[in-house]
Amino acid sequence: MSVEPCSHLRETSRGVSFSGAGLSAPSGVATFRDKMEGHWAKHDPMQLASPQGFARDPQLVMDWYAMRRLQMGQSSPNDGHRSLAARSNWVHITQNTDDLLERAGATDVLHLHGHINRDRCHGRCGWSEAIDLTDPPPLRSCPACGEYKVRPDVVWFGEMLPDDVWSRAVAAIEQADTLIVVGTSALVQPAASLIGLANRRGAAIHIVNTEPGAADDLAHHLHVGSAHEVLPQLLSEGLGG
Ligand code: BJW
Repeated sequence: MSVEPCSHLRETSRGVSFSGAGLSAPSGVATFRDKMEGHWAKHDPMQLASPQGFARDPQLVMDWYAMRRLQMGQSSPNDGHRSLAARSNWVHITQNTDDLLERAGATDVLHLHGHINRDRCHGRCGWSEAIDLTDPPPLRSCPACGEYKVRPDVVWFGEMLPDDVWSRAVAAIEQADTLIVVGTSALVQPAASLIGLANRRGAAIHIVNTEPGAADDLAHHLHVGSAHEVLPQLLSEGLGG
């Protein structure tokens, strides 16, 4: 597979990336909606990633997060993360809760769905802490308020995205002249609506994915292939900012 670097990608300083689980898949992190290996092929998303599911069976939810945390603790950034991170003046909007973009050197990363390497009080008393992905904590009560359980600092179905992160993501999209959408099914709202916003604002939209996706009609350029192979070629590492 060969991908021609586009001249506007070499030149732009108003580039934005928007990523999903497929960006981290070549690092060994499972996606959600892969028909065979995705989390939702094996588990009910509303049981594992909703406040109602956590209320029903918090142990089950924390066991699933412990499994994912251990998986992420063993993973490293791939060439897709590195080629995005090399665009030091781009804004990187991600739905991923891992820190692989940061570990690849990216500085301006907006995590729409939170951080799996943090815990917080489910009751939002204000307590939160960084956790060690290689030694995930068990189910516990909040050490500050004692009233609620501790949970991963991520966004579940039916929960609002963090206001400040969402506002910054919208602002970045409104300024962007180029958007690279990589490794997302574009099925989850409101995150996926950013692609439509970029399209309406006139940004050039590139989609990088191994499979067709819900936002393909909005793309000006479709690049079929794995993120860790396509992105380095598309962005021609070392060229431009
Ligand atoms: C590769 C590859 C390789 C593979 N290279 N590519 C409007 C209409 C209908 C519903 C809603 C709506 N607005 C809101 C909703 C409800 C809901 C929603 O969107 N549901 C839809 C599924 C129908 N949204 C919400 O609830 C959101 N909150 C919200 O809207 O608040 C307002 C509100 C409040 C109260 C009531 C109602 C609304 C919150 C969404 C939270 C999502 N949380 C999760 C899990 C938690 C995080 C964690 O634990 O990690 O976030 S779900 C999961 O999906 C995760 C992801 O970030 C997210 C997106 O998935 P992603 O990244 O796209 O992964 P996949 O697996 O879907 O796709 C992988 C892609 O990669 C595929 O395309 C592959 O082909 C590709 N790929 N290998 C390149 N090597």
